[in-house]
Amino acid sequence: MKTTTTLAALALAATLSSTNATPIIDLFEYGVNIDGAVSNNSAPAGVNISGFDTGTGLGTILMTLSGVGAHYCSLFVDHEIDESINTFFNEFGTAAGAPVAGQSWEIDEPGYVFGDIYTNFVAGTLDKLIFGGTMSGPEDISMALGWNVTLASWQSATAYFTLSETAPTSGFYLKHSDPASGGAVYFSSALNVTGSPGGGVPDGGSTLALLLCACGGLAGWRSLRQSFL
Ligand SMILES: [Ca+2]
Ligand SMILES: [Ca+2]
Ligand SMILES: [Ca+2]
Repeated sequence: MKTTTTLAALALAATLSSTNATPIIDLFEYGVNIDGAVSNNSAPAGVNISGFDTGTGLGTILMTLSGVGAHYCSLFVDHEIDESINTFFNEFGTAAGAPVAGQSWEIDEPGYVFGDIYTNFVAGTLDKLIFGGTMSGPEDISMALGWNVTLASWQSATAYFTLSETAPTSGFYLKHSDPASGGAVYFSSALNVTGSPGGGVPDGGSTLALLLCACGGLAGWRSLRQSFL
């Protein structure tokens, strides 16, 4: 019994040492889709990549949406893990948790061979499947997360797309991993919608404001709002 335990410990130690080297994660390409306008490997207006490392593909990208009506935004990422050591096609993708309302996702081969993820990313129709649901890997992995949201005139939305080597502790996320090296990239996203009708003015104030608007126009409304803040 003791011998078995010792062997198990040695085997575990060997496994850990073989995956202990720092994985090399690099970003082959990425794409941004905001309301159907697609940018590849660049940040268009409304997209903040200051917290994102385009070399490793780790960090957070912010996309801001505004204007009344339906909106869509998504991020497509094609990472490679330890490509120089064990290729870019020995990798796996999995999804954890449940997406929330308005959230879409996809894991697939990036489209150079058979995957439809890039086509779906451009069309805004991420299929919420891993390789079409018919295989798990190993393959060349790419991932995408997207949001559909409808905004009122007083609302704006910010989508946060985060890529990390550390697994999120809660919520829905995608995982891209290389079992040979132990490297992994976790992809998660959150959507924050802000704004309220009247900007938080109490009901009585709204009625009064309407009267003032009728008389004094928008300038009067704005000064009234400021007086309540
Ligand atoms: Ca690899
Ligand atoms: Ca697909
Ligand atoms: Ca890849």
